[in-house]
Amino acid sequence: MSAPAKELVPLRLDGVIAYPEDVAAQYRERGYWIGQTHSDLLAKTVSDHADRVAVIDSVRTLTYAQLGERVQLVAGELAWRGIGRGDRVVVHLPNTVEFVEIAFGLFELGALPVFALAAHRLAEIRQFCAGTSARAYVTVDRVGLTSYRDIADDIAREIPAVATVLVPAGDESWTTAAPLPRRGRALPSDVALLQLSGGTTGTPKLIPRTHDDYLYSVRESARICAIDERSVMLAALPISHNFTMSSPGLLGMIAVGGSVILAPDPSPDTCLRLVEQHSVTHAALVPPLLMAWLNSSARHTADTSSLVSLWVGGAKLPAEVARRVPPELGCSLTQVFGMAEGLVNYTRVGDDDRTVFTTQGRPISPDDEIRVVDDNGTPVPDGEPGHLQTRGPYTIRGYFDAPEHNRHSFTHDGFYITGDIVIRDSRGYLQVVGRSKDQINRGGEKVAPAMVENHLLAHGAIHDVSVVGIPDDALGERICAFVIRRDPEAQTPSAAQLRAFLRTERQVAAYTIPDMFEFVTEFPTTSVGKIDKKSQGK
Ligand code: OOB
Repeated sequence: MSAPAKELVPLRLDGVIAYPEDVAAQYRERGYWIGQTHSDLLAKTVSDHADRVAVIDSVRTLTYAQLGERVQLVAGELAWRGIGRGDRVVVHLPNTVEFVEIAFGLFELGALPVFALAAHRLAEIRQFCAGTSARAYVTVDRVGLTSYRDIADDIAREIPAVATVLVPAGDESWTTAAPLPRRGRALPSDVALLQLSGGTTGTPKLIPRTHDDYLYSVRESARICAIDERSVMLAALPISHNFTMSSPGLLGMIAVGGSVILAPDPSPDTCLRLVEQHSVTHAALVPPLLMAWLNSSARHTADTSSLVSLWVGGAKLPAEVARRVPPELGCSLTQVFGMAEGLVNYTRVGDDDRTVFTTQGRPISPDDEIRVVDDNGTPVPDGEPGHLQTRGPYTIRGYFDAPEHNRHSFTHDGFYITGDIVIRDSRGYLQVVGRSKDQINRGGEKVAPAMVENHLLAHGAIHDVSVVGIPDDALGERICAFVIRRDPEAQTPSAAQLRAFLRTERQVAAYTIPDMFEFVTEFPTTSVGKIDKKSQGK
């Protein structure tokens, strides 16, 4: 190894709660943490499967050998821009080959990508940059009608400490003459990346995942889902989301030398055409997208016979929809119940139909510890609903730099309190039956009501607001804002005005903008005087 010895000490990042030493030692002994970084993972596949296709988007196709070369070049460019080991870098890119190059370019430097969703706007990006003390913000000039350069300009103005990097599109070259030497490289125990939590609070929580723990979940996911170098995955959902990235996702495909097709948009027309064109074998979908595929006329014109299995998760999949997959799409179904904080459950190849259609699977690891407890924290028997808590070899012990949140999101013995209500059966399979966290799951997209409420409260004519999820056949839930105007006689602001306010003045991501506004003069309250969100959500 050529790196100077002083750089081989573990990365110390304030605000990260590490796994206890003895527990970490056990995870290594049991062969879960094998001492591999994301760069090692790619390097191995580049050497084992050099000529196989790695990634395809609407503009470019790269083999693993080409991807390996591009990653080295991009890493040099990023180093020249001052990015190095331990730096947080907010990555804001759509599903393109550039995303993969940048992510691995950063891994190569030991820098930590913070994976924003392409749908995020200035409001969210600003929070990620500030919350991680980011060194840089990486994005593209524009995609279709959306200008990302505007966000970059605003960030540069507001937070001068953040360097903004606009990635040249496609085959255009970077402008640097000579890349600078790099500042060290990552160790497998280092934090590799920061994922975003679905969120229950006014500010987003960030999830520090180490190379060791993340890649353990990736390799096991690939094994459980039986993918290999002949597999072709369609990335229809945002590639930066934990599900598409790691369960088994982009990283799983890279682990086995398979190919990833990056869809420019998730519509069934686009996706089913890509399935036919590239003989796609696997795809990760949220339930509403699966329903859109099932109900699309494109299904009858596109040849989808290459499909082997669909991975469906992110939100509860109704059993009636699950049952339609094998007969109507000619492939198998795998239910995936996961969370960016760690724990991922899969139904398994060979499970009986009832298990596949009605459960959300069982954990990846024999060392995923599962506790299902009542409101007092007492374990409930199998077959009865309770709060899911978990601890294990790829579940975080704390959010990044969030001591206050950590106090109520983790138990004193290190279990993550998921906020999901589940029923466990005697075999260990879980069924998600509800939620106790203040979060809206809009077809797999997670929205924190507190965040939306804060943005609306910034409007001068609003006295108070309460945001809740209401049941919806297609999306599972939709977002409804109950609004009390300052002037109870006024007819404004209207719903249209509030939408415009959120979009253009607050600059929030479109998926967080309420689907419905209800104007009221008071909120229902519970017996202790708190807003009764449960009764609003009906
Ligand atoms: C995935 O990750 P996140 O972090 O966006 O959201 C996690 C939450 C879970 O706590 C649960 O409330 C919900 O999303 N969820 C499901 C589910 N999968 C996730 N609820 C019911 N049924 C399911 N199958 O969403 C995620 C991460 C990795 C793999 C798959 C999904």
